Amino acid sequence: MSNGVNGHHNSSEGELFLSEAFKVILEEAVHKATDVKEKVCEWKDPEELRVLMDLELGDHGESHQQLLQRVRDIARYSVKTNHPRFFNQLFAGVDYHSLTGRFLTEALNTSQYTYEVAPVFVLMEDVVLRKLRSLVGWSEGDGIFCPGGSVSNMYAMNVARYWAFPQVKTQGLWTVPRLAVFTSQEVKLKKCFCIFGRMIPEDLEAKIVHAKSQGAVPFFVNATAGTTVQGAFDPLDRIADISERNGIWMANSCTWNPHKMLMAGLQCSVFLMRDTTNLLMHCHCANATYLFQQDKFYDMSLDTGDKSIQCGRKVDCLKLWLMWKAIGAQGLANRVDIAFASTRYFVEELKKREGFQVVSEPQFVNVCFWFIPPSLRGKENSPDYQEKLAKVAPVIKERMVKKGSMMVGYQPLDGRVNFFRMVILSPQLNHSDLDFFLDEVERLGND
Ligand code: ABU
Repeated sequence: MSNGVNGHHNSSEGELFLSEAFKVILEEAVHKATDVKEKVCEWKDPEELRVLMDLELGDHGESHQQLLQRVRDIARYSVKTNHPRFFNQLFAGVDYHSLTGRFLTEALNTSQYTYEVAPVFVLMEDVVLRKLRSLVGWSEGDGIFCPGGSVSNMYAMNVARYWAFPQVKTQGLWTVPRLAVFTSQEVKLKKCFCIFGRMIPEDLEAKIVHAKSQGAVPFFVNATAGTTVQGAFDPLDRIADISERNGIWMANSCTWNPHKMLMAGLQCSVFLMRDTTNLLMHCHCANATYLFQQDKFYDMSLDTGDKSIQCGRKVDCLKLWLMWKAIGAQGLANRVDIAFASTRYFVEELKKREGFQVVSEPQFVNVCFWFIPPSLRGKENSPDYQEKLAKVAPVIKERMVKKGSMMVGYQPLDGRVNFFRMVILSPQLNHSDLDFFLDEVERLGND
């Protein structure tokens, strides 16, 4: 494609590039990326990758063929998170309908703030949020798609603070007393308490009393259903009762990431609320006159963008909506059941093997385990055992990434030295993928 000095090219050249690039994308980033015979990743040191990719930007455009090669290279050196042997994060696998929704979202390139520029998506977001709320158990309420779980959690804290102290929006933080929030330890906020990622309700009550005695105002409790590393569940009902008794925000809202277990594709995260008083809008609205004119010709309550802390906001509902249309709620439920069944199989197989030791009994689809290499077996009482064990997971990880055979995460936690966190999400996994994983850990970890 010839890009002239004014940077324009005609649309037929553009469409030709798009259709050829699309073929490359389908081949390299979808077909090969999901093929178990292909590598999960093609590791290169950063210096080498910089040279290989020729990333620097120049003054002149490149040719059609050069650009197609760039598309191919980007796919080649990127991690194939859709691959059946990618277990590194809390997302994995590919849903083809969702992927179609992601492509369509990009092609339509709109912002989810007003009905006038996103009519279909404004209505669609409302439907999807309503459906998700109903699964949480709320027949009415509010919500918004957010850029990731952490931002959804920030929404929760911000709305909770506004709910407790509405003057914070107009008069600022200095009009608010010292505040206290509570969460489980794995979530890494202060004033928290837990054992193995779980909040202890009796301790929560005591900590609330303590915070009040220190002059702080407890306003927010963050309970977790499936912590990041161990997939641990806080006792939600009991924590909700304590929070309600103390007038603290907890069961008022919920953060949910369908890009994780439901495989909706990144990113697809929702902040759901039970509130029916338009709190989300009141908390965040800035009434930009260039977007939210009050004399529009349609129902202005459809201009939902002012509920957001952003201005421009990507469309994240379509990928979930299209997938839901394709497989229905029953298909989504089956997907979760399959993930649990695969996890049970994996844990059973792991426990049969010498050298594998679970960190704690899995509550969810996260399986945390140590691999004890032959040289360390039976040496648990040696003074340097923990120090040596801590080095095992990083070494195995390096070997697997450089080989490109699979990817899985590891971390230390709560005084325990590095262990692997295997996350089993994708219904596309079969037993042979899980057997391969265990075999490969043994192969890479044998000293
Ligand atoms: N929300 C944190 C996800 C981190 C991970 O994928 O492991």
